[in-house]
Amino acid sequence: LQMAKQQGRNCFAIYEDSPTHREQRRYAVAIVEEVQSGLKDGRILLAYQPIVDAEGHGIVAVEALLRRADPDRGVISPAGFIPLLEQSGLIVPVGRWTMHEACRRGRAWIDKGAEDLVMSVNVSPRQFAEPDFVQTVAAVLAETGLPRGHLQLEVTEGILLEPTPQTLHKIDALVAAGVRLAVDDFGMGYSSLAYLKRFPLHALKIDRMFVRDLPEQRQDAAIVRAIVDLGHGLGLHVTAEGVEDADQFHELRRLGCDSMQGYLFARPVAAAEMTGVLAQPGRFGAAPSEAAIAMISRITS
Ligand code: G
Ligand code: MN
Repeated sequence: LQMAKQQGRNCFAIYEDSPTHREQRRYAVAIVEEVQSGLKDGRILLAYQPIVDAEGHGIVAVEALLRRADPDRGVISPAGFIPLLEQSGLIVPVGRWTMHEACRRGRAWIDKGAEDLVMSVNVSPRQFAEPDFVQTVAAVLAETGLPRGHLQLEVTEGILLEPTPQTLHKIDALVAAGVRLAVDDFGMGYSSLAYLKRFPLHALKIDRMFVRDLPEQRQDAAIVRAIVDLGHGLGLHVTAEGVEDADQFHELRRLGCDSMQGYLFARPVAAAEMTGVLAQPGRFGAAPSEAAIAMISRITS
């Protein structure tokens, strides 16, 4: 039934038992159990990665990223089991937990002096599709006391592409509640630009695929330039993802990106480490660009 619903309803999903299916089901059950216990005992956790201003005015936002502490492999990306979270619907409670935890941290960092900090949280299409998604966000904001305007939700183009009336309503309600919306991995999904004018978005995050081969790849530079022009023309903030070296940084700044994120500045780090980074105003304060880059690179090494 779940599968048929996910495939857009009005279709069949045939249940067929076989050793492979039993194996898959056992695996799915194991994942569910692992996630449930992991949330309780801290094996599922959040890492935080700064998004820094391109002109050296410091950390403007922090993206919360879901991580899994594996006894053998250390802290790893959950990319391997996110599809399973999606399929099983577990992404909904996990996503709520993520949002709550990130907002709670954001509030604490704002209280410690990072007054303008924005907390950026990824939202999966499945989460967004929940009928009470807007209420959930409002509840999380109320529970954690994160001030209005300090939560940014990163959504993928898929959510915005062919919006249902419910989607339109949710987006309006979120923006009315003071939530910022950013399009994640911009440029990789679809080429429709129509949705950009229909939604009161805040930011575009340029996918790292366009950043990776800068500054050598002129095609990538042309695409980045076009996205920046498009974003700025629409009054949006443009962030570049996956910035790994200083040449990319300089090129992206030349192309007009407003902010950047990537290993050049910092890898995703544990909350305690981020608390330390944010507590050093000299490091990310209103330093001149060149000095800021030098300081930022030192953090990475
Ligand atoms: O889809 P989204 O953009 O939210 O994905 C973020 C992921 O990208 C995180 O898992 C994060 O660890 C990873 N990431 C962050 N910075 C960099 C970077 O500079 N290079 C690469 N290759 N990956 C990065
Ligand atoms: Mn993201």
